Amino acid sequence: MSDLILFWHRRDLRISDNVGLVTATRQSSRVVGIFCLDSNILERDDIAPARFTYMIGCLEELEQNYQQLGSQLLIIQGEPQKAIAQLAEELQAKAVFWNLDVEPYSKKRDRSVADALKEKGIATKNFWDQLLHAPGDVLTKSSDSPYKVYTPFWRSWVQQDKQAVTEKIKQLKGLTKAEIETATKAGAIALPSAKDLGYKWDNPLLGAPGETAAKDKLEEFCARAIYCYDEERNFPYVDGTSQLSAALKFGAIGIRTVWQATLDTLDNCRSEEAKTNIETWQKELAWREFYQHCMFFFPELAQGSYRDEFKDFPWENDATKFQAWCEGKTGYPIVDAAMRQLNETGWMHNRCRMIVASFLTKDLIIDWRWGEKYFMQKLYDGDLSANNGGWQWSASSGMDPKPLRIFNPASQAAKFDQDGEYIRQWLPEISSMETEYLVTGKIPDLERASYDYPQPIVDHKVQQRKFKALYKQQKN
Ligand code: FAD
Ligand code: FO1
Repeated sequence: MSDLILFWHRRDLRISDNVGLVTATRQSSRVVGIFCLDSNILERDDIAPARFTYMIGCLEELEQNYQQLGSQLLIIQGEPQKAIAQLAEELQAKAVFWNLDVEPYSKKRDRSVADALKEKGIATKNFWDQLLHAPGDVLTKSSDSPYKVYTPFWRSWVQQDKQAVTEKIKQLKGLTKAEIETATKAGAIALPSAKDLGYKWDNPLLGAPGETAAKDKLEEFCARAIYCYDEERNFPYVDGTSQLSAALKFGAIGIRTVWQATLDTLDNCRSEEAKTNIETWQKELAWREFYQHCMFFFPELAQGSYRDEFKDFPWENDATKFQAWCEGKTGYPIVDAAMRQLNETGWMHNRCRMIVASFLTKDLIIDWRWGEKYFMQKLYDGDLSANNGGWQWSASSGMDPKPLRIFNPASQAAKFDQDGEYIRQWLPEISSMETEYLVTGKIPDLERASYDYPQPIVDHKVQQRKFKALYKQQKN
């Protein structure tokens, strides 16, 4: 009987603090990693080049880390159920292990891979790794059902015991030369570049890919910004958040490592104020888990609006206005600055994600799913659960109990970019305008013309009234 276990990586692109991988190493000293460039995913039209480039970068480091431990990461491509079953059969692997995910596609894919392996007599084992608490572990006390509202979810989630960081893997045994040849015949290839696969991203990535860079980012954040996170996270011109979202999306860092860092930071801090700041950041980690639990239990969220009144909402869906929003040419400086940040860096500050999402849905009266898709086409941290959660929250179409939430771009800018610093950074062509014009968006016509800055494509007040009327009509 072979002692070889294949460990299939998907969004856990790291060696350390990896539940499934460490369990595989406890059961056999011969563990080899695999990653399948999945043709079903690569055919999609919502993969951001920045995100794909980040993912390939993580795989490059993962490959090196396997080599340093004495093993290999095999890259294959195609339909996972065919490619993985063929590779496992040819290598006579005794089992394939992997960590589970909450997305509808993931569940379906994993079932078909498990079936294909079972047919060949190869065992499979699965684990929950990407969450501190697996779906089903945080349920309402009254009816043992999943939470649909964040605050009670948080209260229950934070009280539960959390797993410790997994032990370090020191050494592995990999494939022999002959087995590597067999793997190549069975489809293993050299890791292609993102560009080779058609994803061109020439701008720098906001955070370097891979587990070393993710650990450094976490360390840096916990040494500095976490202590004033509660206040500073709201100002898009301040570097006040962790920027760990892509690392968390692709599992370049383990969630237990992240949680432990918050506990260590809490241990080190003396003031109650600092503790509140750290807890606010922990609450963001819980939002991430909340949306993943929601996606797991209510996969219909991925299809469209959760609330009935938004299921056949009469969106205006004006393609020209949508284009102006995408390009950052709406004539509303805070909205345009944010969209330029997204287009140029693949990331957008959370405050601005809320502003532009409210603007698209409530001011332009465009279906939130258009925005959701555009975000996935651009975000380097694009993640189905968090993105869908954020969009449904902003559109008021989701589980959130608050009936309507409409952001006024000018008031948001006045509160969170009072000196127009963020706007100036991302809209250099109007950076010499008076701050008041930038923040209020009330720019005299002559001024707009001389800076060649577009007229507002809609009137916020008019659109707000229109949206409320449409909503009322749907509710009745
Ligand atoms: P930090 O403020 O440092 O937060 C730490 C981590 O907590 C983040 O890295 C992220 O993993 C998680 N987190 C924080 N806020 C949220 C939240 N509201 N929902 C879920 N998780 C959260 N986040 C994504 O990771 N991917 C997305 O595709 C995504 N799309 C969004 C779309 C909209 C319309 C909105 C309003 C929010 C979206 N978010 C998304 C949530 C949030 O904006 C980002 O997680 C955050 O800006 C990432 O920056 P950070 O890593 O510095 O976050
Ligand atoms: N996972 C894979 O196993 N193979 C891929 O080729 C792949 C590409 C990819 C591109 C963008 C992105 O955001 C994620 C990607 N992932 C890929 C990870 C993916 O999130 C997980 O496989 C999920 O489990 C899918 O439901």
